[in-house]
Amino acid sequence: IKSEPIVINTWKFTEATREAWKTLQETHNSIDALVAGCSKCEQLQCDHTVGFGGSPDENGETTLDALIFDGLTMNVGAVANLRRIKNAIAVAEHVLKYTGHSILAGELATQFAVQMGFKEETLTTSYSKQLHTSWAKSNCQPNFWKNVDPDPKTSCGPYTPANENSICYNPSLFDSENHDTIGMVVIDKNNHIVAGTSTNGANHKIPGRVGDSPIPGAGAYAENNVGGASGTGDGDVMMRFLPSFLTVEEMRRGSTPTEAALTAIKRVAAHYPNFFGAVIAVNVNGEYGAACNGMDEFHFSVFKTNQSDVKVQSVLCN
Ligand code: SD4
Repeated sequence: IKSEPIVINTWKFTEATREAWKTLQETHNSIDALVAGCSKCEQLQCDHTVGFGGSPDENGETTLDALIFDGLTMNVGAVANLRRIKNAIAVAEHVLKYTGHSILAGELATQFAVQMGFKEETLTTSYSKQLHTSWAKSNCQPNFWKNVDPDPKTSCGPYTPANENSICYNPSLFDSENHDTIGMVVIDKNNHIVAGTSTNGANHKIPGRVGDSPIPGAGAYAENNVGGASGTGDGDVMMRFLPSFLTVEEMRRGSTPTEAALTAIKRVAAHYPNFFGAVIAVNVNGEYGAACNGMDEFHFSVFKTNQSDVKVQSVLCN
């Protein structure tokens, strides 16, 4: 099958879309294009939520999650909680191409990256340091803990399971100020569909936390004869519903991309009505759409044949 090439990604990350499209014109290879596009966002630190220098964890460290889902081979490469390596999507590509595994995590994913020739360097910047310092000063809000008691001496961590009532509680911190995984789907002229993600996760996450972005079917999913999808938002909640997988399955059953994405969003919202998140979807014919929840409007970026430049589009949310 010959397809109309397309690049679509979450949010107004237009530099990433352009870079992916440019690479697609040069190589006609959707994996190359997706890696180039997501790498661009990692370098630009898109909204400080992709790449180094954002979303410091409770210890102040930035760690990265990334995924490539190849819809031709149904092969996956992902890294979770990757430390001290900037180009997470390229490490995910190495997992895809040079291993029989799907996901490598944490310190040992870093060792793998170093072995593959990646440079080890700090992901901390003055911006992420300042985010962490002001958070630590602000009464030490335990953003992602629940039903725990603080240390009596510090009135914050280390936390222990509460004996009776929950003492520390904080609602999800995901909102439009703290979003922005790049999720991307690319189709090349040979109908090769690839989906992927790159993110630094969630501000003040508990060290060790892995989000939805590197999880196949959650952060992204693709299958060549159907289409591709990718999600962004409150990953702790969204991953429980594999929304990207569900979106592709709905397209397989005949839904349009918009209907399919909405079905996935509604599935999550049935259990978490206020969750913050969005899904983008493209089918094998190059039709695309998106759906969202917990914000007014969701923006995504599209580049396809006959467009002279990337276009930002939006959908009103569920
Ligand atoms: C995560 N889904 O780690 C990512 C973050 C994100 O909008 O996309 N926020 O949970």
